[in-house]
Order: sequence, then C-alpha cells, then structure tokens
Amino acid sequence: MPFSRISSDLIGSENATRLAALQEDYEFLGRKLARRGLSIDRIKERVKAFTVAIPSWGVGAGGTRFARFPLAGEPRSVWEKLEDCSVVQDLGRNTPCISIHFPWDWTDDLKGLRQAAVQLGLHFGPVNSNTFQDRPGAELSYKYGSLTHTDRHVQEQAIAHNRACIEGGVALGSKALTVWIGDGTNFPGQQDFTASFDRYLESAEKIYAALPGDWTLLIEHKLYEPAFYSTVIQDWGTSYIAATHLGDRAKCLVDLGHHAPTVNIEMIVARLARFGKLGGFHFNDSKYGDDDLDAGSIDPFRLFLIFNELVEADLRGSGVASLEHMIDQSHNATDPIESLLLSAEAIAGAYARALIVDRDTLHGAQAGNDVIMAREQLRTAYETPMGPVLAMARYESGGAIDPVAVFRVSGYREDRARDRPAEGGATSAGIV
Ligand code: AFD
Ligand code: MN
Ligand code: MN
Repeated sequence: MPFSRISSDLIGSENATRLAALQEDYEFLGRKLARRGLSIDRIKERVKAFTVAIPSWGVGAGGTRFARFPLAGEPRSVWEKLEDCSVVQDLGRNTPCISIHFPWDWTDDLKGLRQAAVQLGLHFGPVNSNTFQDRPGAELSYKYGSLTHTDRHVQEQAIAHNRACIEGGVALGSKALTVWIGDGTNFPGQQDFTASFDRYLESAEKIYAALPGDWTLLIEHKLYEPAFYSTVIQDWGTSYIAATHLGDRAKCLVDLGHHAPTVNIEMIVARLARFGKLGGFHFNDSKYGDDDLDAGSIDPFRLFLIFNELVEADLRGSGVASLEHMIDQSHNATDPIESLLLSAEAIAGAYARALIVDRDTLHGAQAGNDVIMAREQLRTAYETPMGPVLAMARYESGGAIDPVAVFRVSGYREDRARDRPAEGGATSAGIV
C-alpha cells in the first residue's frame, strides 16, 4: 500500500475510546490547578502554541561507530522522510517543522520539496550544514578540519558549502543555518588553539556575510568527538565569543548532549538568554556523552529546569517563542516515529510544568533566602502530572490522545516495510 496519511477517521475512532477518561482526568487536574490559582485552559493554550522541529535525520535509524542496524520501512530519501515527519505531526500536533541536513537531504527539486511539505502541513526550520564528512568525489578532504583547516582552499570549500546551504534554505523558506563542525585535534601539539579559532572566525565571517537579513546563524558547540583531544568550538564560552564577534544575528545553539557530565546546562541557558545570545536547542538526553537518547528519557528533571529558565527569560522578555526548538536524536533501538512522538511530548511536558511554577512565591523565597520554600516551588510543579493537558491540547488540535497506540494500530510501519524495500546505505549511516 503506497504512502497515505494516518486517516483522521482512525484518529477519531481511537480518540472516542479514550475521550471520557481524558475529560475526567483533565477536570480533576483543572480543579487541582485552580486551587493554586492557575487556569488549566490557559496553560493548555500555551502548550498548543508550542512546537519543536524534527531533524530529518531523526526519522531514519541511527547508528553508532560500531554499526547501524537498518529498520524495515525506514525512509530512503528526503521525500520519504517528509512522509514520516507528517505522521509524527498528524498524531502529535506539535512538530510541524523539519530541520534538514545538506548534503544528506539534497535534491535538485527544492521547490517541489517545499510544496510537498506544505501539502503535508509541514514547513522547514533551520538548515544544517555538514563539513564533518567528505562528500563522495569531493576535491578536498575534511580529514584535518573544515572551516578551521590550515589550507585556505579547504576552508573555502567548506564556506562555499555553507553558502549553498543558505541558498537551499532560502528556496525552502528556512530562516536559519545551524553550523556544527567536528574540527579539532587528537593530540597535544597537533594544532595551535589560537590560530585554529582565528581561522574559524574568519570563515564564519564569510558565512555570516552571506546570510539574508532575516536569517539567524546558529553556532552549535560540542566538547569532543570526532576530535578527542581538543575541539575548536567546544563549549558555550567559545560559542558566545564567536556569536558576539559575528554580530546580532549570530546566536548559540545548545545541544543538551554536548556538555561534560554534571555541567549545569540550565545555568548556561540562563546566561545566554540574559545576554541575547540563546538561539535555540537540540533536545535529546544522555547518560554519558553525546548519546542522542530520547528527550526526557534519562533526566526529565533537567529538561524541566531548562524550561524553567526559559519561562524566567520569557518574563524578562526574551524567551521561548523566539527560539529555534529542535530535536536531535539518534534512534538505534526504537521505531523513530514512536521515539519522536514521546520526545516531543516530553519536551512540551517540561514546558507545561515550568508554566505552573508559582513564580511569585519562588521569587519571594529567593529574595528571603528561604531555601526549602524555593526548591519546593520547583518540586511541586515538576511533580504535577501534566499528561491530561498535553493530551487535551493534542486532541483539540486534531491529534491523537494516545499517539503511539494509534501509530501501532495504523500499521504504518508494516506498510512502509512493504513499499520501501531497503536500498542499502540510503540514509546517512553512523553517528548523527
Ligand atoms: C553531529 C553533532 C551535532 C549535530 C548533528 C547534525 O553531534 O549534534 O547537530 O551531527 O549535524 O552528530
Ligand atoms: Mn546537535
Ligand atoms: Mn550531537
């Protein structure tokens, strides 16, 4: 059976079996929140307005340095990735945006791609450039770096690729370019730290100069990997220096998995937001490093604390709405569609919980150094089960009360396994 969207009839009939219970739970939670002076309906409306972008690479099976295990029915082209993104959006209703990756998703028909997306109720978010791999047949290699390479010709090739990404993004209606580079070294002495960063700034200036006026350049840092001794854009400090050097339209992108273990990411978020340099997120979760596990699956409290800072930033006038919220995950052991549905829900749930923090009491407790009262405000909000708000927001937006259940009943993956026979190596392999 060729691709067709999950039918609204199926979503409707599945919802009918769950609606009464949802209404009961929603009313109960509404009464609980009302006792705290909160309107559940207002929170639901804020949740409905919140969206997070899907990475095009996230709908295929990911992999590790050791292997990639293909998934029957995974998408083989950017067109098929769109189809899977539309399933996530149709069921979950908070992921209408796709962040694509060039050259992985390159097609000569970008206009057609944009139209196909619109027909599926989708649009394109930030474009990701890729100078961490060599393109087959490329003239010059990125083995020893790209934007920071010692050879000016390699730098120029990498800059030209970023310019091409901007042009492609313009055709798709994107408004941002995300740049993550793997440049760095494996051994002490291999490169000069200062000269490498100077070369980065020089290259980034040229990319920044090519940005259309309404575009943002998002600089993504990561502490290590593939370089294991030093990385040029390794932390938020370096990212902040680069973004400040480049100008107002350069911002920092925080990928949750790109910090050393135990680093206080929510505090980084607060700092960057305060100085107008927070551009967006790559949401995921991790236990050890850049694990790219599903958002909220390891440390949901940290996700909540990040949103707590975003809500605080919102009160100061620089918050959630102006940021590029994206997922960046690698699904090696699950069906990517199911992982993405649950991740988007976990992210929206962290936001919903942050919205119900009693800010006046929190700020009063902070001012009075009432430590217990202050932390209690966060704990109380975090422990409030906001599932009914998320489910009601989805239901009222035309989505599924239980998206994973409907996805399984739909037989979508089984159908795709039949009409998308594996082509071998069709999706990007390895770590993403
Ligand atoms: C890499 C990086 C980073 C980036 C992604 C897509 O770790 O997370 O966002 O690829 O370019 O794996
Ligand atoms: Mn990332
Ligand atoms: Mn990563």
